[in-house]
Amino acid sequence: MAKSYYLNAENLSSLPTNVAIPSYDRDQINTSILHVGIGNFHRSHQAHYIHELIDKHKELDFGICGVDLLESDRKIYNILKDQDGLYTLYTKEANGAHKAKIIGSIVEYFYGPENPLAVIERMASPEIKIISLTIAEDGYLLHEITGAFDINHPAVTEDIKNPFSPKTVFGYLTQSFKLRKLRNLPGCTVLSCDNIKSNGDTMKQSLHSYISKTEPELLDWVLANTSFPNTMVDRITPITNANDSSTLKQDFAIDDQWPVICEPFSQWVIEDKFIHTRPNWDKVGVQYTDNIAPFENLKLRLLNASHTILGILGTLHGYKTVYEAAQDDDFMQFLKLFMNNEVTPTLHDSDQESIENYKISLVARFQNPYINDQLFRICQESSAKIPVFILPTIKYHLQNGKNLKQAAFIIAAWAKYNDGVDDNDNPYEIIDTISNTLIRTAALSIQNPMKFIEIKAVFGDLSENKLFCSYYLKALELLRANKVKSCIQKWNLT
Ligand code: CS2
Repeated sequence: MAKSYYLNAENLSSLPTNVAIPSYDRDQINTSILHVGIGNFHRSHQAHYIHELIDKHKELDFGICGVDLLESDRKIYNILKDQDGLYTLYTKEANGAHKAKIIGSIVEYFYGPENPLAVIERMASPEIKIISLTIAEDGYLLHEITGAFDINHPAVTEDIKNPFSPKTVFGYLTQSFKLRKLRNLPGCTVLSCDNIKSNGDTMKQSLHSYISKTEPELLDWVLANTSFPNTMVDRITPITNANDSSTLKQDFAIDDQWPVICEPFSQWVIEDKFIHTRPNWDKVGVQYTDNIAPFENLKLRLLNASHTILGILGTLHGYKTVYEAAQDDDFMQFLKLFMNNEVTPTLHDSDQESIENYKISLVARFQNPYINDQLFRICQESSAKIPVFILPTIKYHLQNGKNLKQAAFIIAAWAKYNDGVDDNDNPYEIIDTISNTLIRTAALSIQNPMKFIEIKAVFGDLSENKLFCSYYLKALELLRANKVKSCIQKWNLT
């Protein structure tokens, strides 16, 4: 194998000319963003926007301090340390053009479990103007049934007992805001970048509940000195696999322990609601808006819901990637019926032309043959995703229309998915916070199909709706007796 270079600051200039390296001096960057959750998505999305701002516009004021809080994040923290915060963004276009770019915008990194006080101090420092987050759906600690912040969550109880070595982001933010108040420092913007409905408002409500319970005298300061813009974030970012690392070595001479793979498309829409001056990120394509809802609905109900559909149906059939499922005409026909008849009527805040263009671009994105986006990734935590991605469409039709046939089929298919075996009798793992409930209830639903949609934490009172149940029961009966592909064919025709 040809020579490759271990990725770090020293080796940057040795990389071949087909690799784009930072054109800026990283020592000159000022850190003003602290980001919690340095996973693949943050690295393909926000950290890339900031890199572009520094690289193309020589704006040195938005360096990122990366923070990980979970035990499971130790590996990425160690790698970032080893690689001086550098990593490769490996973008794969559908036409086969692949680009490797070294991203340099993460200039500091902290690991909460190792030194929580250092994280609290850094969060409280006045240079930090934005604390951004990708903590995933379950990081918001919402109660399964009420949907409000779960103040009795075991992680919250722990943080209340040990306020100076917190585990949750709420514990960290609270301590850092206490320090800011005590030291008479300015507040900051908390920027949620997760795929949940009204992510900023949700974060705000959760944090306020936590503070009201733990430090009530801090609440007024937080109300006056922080803001929580809602955002819509988008870039398909699969799990990195070993092949990607070896191709990078071979084609680009980069030895990167954890590169990030992504599609060329990227979108970031942010509500214009910043504590300090609004960052000029629009120079690199960020859109600012006063109304996030149309962007959010379009993305969650079309892109994310379609992902979930391809994930569940594809896994049952034995496909492994979104690309494979998106090559299957029956699956795509199913998806188009869902998008056109069921989701489109719910999107009354968007004009018809942008909806149609968005749907066309989505299909092209799913059909990019080089993005091996794993159905396994998509299906993880479906119990948190389905209520955000699919149930709003169902609820709309329960009130305003009757088009919920495809959506009801998906819920039935999800019941079958939780049997854990595909149509070729190959088992797969169900990764979900409530996997025990899902697996047990799916088994019970063989005798009593209603059992599955009686999981209130996911479906609320959906099981009481006759129209929905009639489609769901028919679909589940069909799915229990036949392979998924033939069920889809039949269902598409009825
Ligand atoms: C996916 C998202 O996790 C999922 O279910 O739909 O991660 C999706 O790839 C991103 O939201 C794309 O922006």
